Amino acid sequence: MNDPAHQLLLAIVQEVDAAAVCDGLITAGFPGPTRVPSIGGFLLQGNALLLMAVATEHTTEALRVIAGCSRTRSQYINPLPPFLEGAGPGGRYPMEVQVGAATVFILDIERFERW
Ligand code: 2BA
Repeated sequence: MNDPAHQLLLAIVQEVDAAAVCDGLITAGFPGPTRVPSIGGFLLQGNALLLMAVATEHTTEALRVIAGCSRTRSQYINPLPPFLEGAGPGGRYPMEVQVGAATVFILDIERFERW
């Protein structure tokens, strides 16, 4: 069975939640994650990429903390560029987009070195 000792969590959270997620993880006894400022490719709004290696047995708990400290929000975007506004039915109306609380990728760590 593939059961590595550690996993790498790549968590994308909204910028406004990043501090609360980091605080929550530290309070729960996890290492402070590495926080990389980033921008979502669709909305072009600020988010944060949190990198954190955890013992595999603690991955579920880390996910629980991340989920508990972040939240889903609605954003409204204009689906048409300004010069096309009003060009057709629905063209002038903003579109609601749900931005998830967190998007997390979980990778098995093959090797882990620290000096
Ligand atoms: P954004 O790319 O700015 O996307 C923000 C939200 O816009 C997404 O929320 C989704 O609800 C919507 N969205 C994204 N692409 C869309 C499209 N082509 N058509 C219609 N709606 C679209 P989430 O799915 O919760 O994603 C939040 C952020 O997480 C994303 O910000 C992006 O930075 C990251 N992300 C999400 N899925 C990813 C993936 N598969 N790979 C890498 N990063 C991802």
